[in-house]
Amino acid sequence: MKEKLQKIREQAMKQIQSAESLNTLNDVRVAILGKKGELTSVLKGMKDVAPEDRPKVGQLVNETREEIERVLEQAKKKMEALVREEKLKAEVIDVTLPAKKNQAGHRHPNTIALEEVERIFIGMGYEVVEGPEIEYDLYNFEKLNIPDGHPAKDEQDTFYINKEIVLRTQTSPCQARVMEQGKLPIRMIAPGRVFRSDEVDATHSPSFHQVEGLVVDKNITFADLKGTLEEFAKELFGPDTKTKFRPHHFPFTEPSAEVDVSCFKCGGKGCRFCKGSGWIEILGCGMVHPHVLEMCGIDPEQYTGFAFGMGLERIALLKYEIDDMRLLYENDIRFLGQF
Ligand code: 2NM
Repeated sequence: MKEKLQKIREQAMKQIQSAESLNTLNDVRVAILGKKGELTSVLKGMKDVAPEDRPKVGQLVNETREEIERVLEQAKKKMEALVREEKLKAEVIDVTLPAKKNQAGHRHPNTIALEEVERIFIGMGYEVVEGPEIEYDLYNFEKLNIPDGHPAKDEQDTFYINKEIVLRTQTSPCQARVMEQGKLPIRMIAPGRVFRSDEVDATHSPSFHQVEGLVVDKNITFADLKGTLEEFAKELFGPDTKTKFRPHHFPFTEPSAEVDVSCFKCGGKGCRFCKGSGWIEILGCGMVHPHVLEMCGIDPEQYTGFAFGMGLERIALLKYEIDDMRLLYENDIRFLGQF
């Protein structure tokens, strides 16, 4: 028995010495110490050993096992260190190589235009207020002097959630909500997404963005409106920009006007950009209708106000000379990369 153990031990040492991989080492461990291993079978043969010899033989078996385990563990550690070293050698990092260029994105042209508009009005003391995109019909139409049956409320042009709730068609409901809160005076702009049942083409989309403005105070006149929008146009399109107010109609303002700016490409002489007219339409505006003030809880005998609204995409198209609105929504990097 002693000789057999001796033999197993010697054989194990030889095999461990000549092992060239972690796998081989594991095979050696299984072959000797595993369930069906050589040393294990010696232990199983203990029943044939005379009872008085068993403690001694048992001790010998254990010593042999411990010795083999120790050597195996050492060999394994050595092998692992070797593998790690080779891996490090193979994975040389050249720190002198040029770095990968970081492809940082930037703001969308719509956002650039919005932040420009916001900057101008914040500079004039306006607050930026946002409201829900899903609105009550009451705020989107009723309180803005657009009752049931009004042509501006043509159901075809609106996405209804149910009879009382619509996707807002303008951001003015946001202003109706602010007026209702009753904190006066008001100087605010309401930017945001709006929805209309429009066909997609170069200048229309069923979902676009607006910036609407509202001022309510004592003694606000059309002159304040004109001065404000003239200043806005000059800041947005350059100091030589002229403005023209053309009479118009909106249900929530009276009187109302549309505003043109002198073409910033040709200075008003007429070119392809302004289709020969020298003028470009940029927004709608007017004095807040007394009915609107009243329905929003403001006394029209004490207070007056003006309001205006513009399409943000239209401003972006003009400012960056983009000829098709769809480009703003397609997220084509070749387009967006130019801003
Ligand atoms: C426009 C044109 C004219 C407008 C009116 C109001 C409110 F809430 F005061 F009634 N907000 N915005 C308005 C007026 C909007 O967009 C073309």
